[in-house]
Amino acid sequence: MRELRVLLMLAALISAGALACGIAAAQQLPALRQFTVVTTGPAEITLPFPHAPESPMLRDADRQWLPCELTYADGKATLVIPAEAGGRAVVLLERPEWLNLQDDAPPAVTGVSADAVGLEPVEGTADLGHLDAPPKVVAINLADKENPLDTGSLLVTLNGAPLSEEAGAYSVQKDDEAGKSLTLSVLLGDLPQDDYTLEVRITDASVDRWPVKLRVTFSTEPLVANGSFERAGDEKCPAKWSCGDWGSDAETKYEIARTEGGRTGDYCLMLHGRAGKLNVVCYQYVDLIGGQTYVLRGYHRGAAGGYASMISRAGGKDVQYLNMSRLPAVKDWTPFEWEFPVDEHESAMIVLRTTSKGQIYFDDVTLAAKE
Ligand SMILES: [Ca+2]
Ligand SMILES: [Ca+2]
Repeated sequence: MRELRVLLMLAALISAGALACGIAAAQQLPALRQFTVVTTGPAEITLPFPHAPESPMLRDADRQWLPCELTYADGKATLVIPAEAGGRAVVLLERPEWLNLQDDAPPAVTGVSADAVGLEPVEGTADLGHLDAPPKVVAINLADKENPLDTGSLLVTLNGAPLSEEAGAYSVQKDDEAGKSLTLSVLLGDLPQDDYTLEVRITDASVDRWPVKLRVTFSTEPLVANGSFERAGDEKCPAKWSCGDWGSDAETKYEIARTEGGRTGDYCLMLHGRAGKLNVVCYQYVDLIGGQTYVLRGYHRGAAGGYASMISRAGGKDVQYLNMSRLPAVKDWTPFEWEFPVDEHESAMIVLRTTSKGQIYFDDVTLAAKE
């Protein structure tokens, strides 16, 4: 054969098995046999096929479908890719009756709900925010205008780990005879306190396999995550917190650590100012509602004083920068409580901090909307 380079061949891209799940079980559909040919000139391809393909089609680089020249002998189909196909051709040896060749659009997410409460995804993500417990059922409606959805391509993950339909983590219900619309019901059982991303990906059964992806995010962390400091993070900073200093000079020395000796559990947070200019901070972003008043509670002890701040920002500027009154040096674990109003904002953080020499320890820090 003349100048020929077959770079990519995806034979039997959609298997018969995958289609059997994707479309009505009672309606067994033939396999879609297709592959893509990338060639620098005309090409002739011979491949085994169980019978003479009916009405083979070829899509040229301009996405126009044309009949494909093909001969069949001795269990092999030989087809010719003309130079006019333009370098990249898709060959469809047999076109199933149901297949709509004119499909230039991915499936759509037509509905999302959590425990029957409707959600409006923004740019592919529906954010449920903070929840006391995970939703029992997340239901997602998917539809493709042109072709059936390919349930064989369905991938459902929770924080990156695939969920299993066999294990009952989700179920799929076909909402029309052709399988162009589906309802996916994801069952979320008991989950430990954490931030969660449920992700769903599926393609249509078109020649191009157009994909659609949806994320549903929620957090069952308390408003202040890991306020018990029992979970380790990177280095010495506790999980969910960020640690550092917000102002130092050449003499500054400090230590921040999740250390043993918690008021409850095994661990607490230690901020230790040692020398120089000190503004030692441990902070995390919190999901607060503007117009609401919040109460920060916790326990502290140690020879250094300290305090907490709430800083909210919008449009690149501070909206509020609130500091509680200074906590004095105390020998034993002592409760503190600080109430503050929150204005409308884009982001907000809670900061535990000290500007003093010596150690201050924090434990059992919680944040709640005022009743
Ligand atoms: Ca489509
Ligand atoms: Ca603790």
